[in-house]
Amino acid sequence: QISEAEVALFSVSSYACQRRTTLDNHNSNLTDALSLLAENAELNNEDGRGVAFRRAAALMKALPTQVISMSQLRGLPCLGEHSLRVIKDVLENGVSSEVESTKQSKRYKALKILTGIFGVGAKTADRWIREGIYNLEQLRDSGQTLNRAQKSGLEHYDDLNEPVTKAEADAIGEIVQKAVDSVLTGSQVALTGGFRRGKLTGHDVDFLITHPEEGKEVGLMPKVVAWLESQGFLLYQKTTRNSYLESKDGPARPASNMDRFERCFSIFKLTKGKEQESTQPEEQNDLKTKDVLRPHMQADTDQQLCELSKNYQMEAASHKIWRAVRVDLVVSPISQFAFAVLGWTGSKLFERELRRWAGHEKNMSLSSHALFDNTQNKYLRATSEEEIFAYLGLEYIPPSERNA
Ligand code: 8DG
Ligand code: MN
Ligand code: MN
Repeated sequence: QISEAEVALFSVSSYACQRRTTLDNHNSNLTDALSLLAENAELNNEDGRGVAFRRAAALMKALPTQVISMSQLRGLPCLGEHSLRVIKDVLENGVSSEVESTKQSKRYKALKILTGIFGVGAKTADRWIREGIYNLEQLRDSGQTLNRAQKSGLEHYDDLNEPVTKAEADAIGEIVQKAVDSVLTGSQVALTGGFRRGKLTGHDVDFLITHPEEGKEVGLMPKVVAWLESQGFLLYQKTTRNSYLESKDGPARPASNMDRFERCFSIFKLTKGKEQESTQPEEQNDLKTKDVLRPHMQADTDQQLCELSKNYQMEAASHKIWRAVRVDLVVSPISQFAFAVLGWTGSKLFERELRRWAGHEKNMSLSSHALFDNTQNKYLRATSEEEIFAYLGLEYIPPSERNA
């Protein structure tokens, strides 16, 4: 029994961009529960609920010690009635009944499996579920028409659902640097996304490319992509060109948080192990049956045959010398680089909170391209992230502390 006096009360700022959120989380039991409900809400296109759970989870991530009693949470921002109920459930019973029933629900499982396919969002998954498709086998059998991204996503499903390691991210970084050097000398590549925040794994690798001379970066992406393609590094790519300058509503107020940089969603073919440096991953690609099926493997019965086939598949998988990895490439002019780095470093909630802070507290509009002061009616130029935080009246938070 703990008396209230013994329980320290936390004091936490209400915007995630005012807080330092490192990767060491003292309340993962609570944040896992809240994040799952956030994810479920997002998968069901309930964005408001999703954000509310994300904010609650982010707040719990920022607490300096483990929460053991509800009384410690008094006066904290971001915790709505629903989130408090979930937290109480976890503190008292070890698990939240709502989380457990969500995890086990047929719909949640199907949404996870189907949106695990690159190119499949919540809306598509929902439509398929309404047509009785709950898993990959049913999808394949259904004869649904898939677009190019989805076909690729299905083909590389297992690889793309396997977390990317920092070592793999670095190996891809070297390839991207080589590509960029080959097509335009002096170009720079910056690792952004979760890996820049110090995460050890990620669902993809994010890069921002620029050139110190304004304008030189125009048309860079197609050249980089062509080089990567010629070297056999791409399993899939879709490039979208820059639409920033030609957009009708002007640069000040982007319609959404989607930016308008020249960008490329891709799937890389990353050679494993020391072959990583090879510029010709094509060569060692095909695995011959004889390399895997050893002479001592002889099947006499059906059961043995089945065993043998299983061994074969496992060995084939372990011998596979390349794997598919999702990579995002973005090209930014140097004049927007600081905003682009800030916008692409994340976390997603940290970005959302920065924009909310700018709008609600400072009457400014922040995007990955620029910061506009609506009071002074002018753009605020910046060449570093530090300057942008200063304009926003925020203490500088380094990438490793943006893990909200
Ligand atoms: P992970 O891949 O390790 O799972 O996490 P992450 O790196 O934090 O997530 P991400 O989905 O790769 O997103 C990285 C950052 O890029 C994040 O801050 C959100 C941002 N981002 C997109 N798409 C877009 C976009 O279209 N415009 C802008 N400005 N930012 C975007 O993912
Ligand atoms: Mn990422
Ligand atoms: Mn990404």
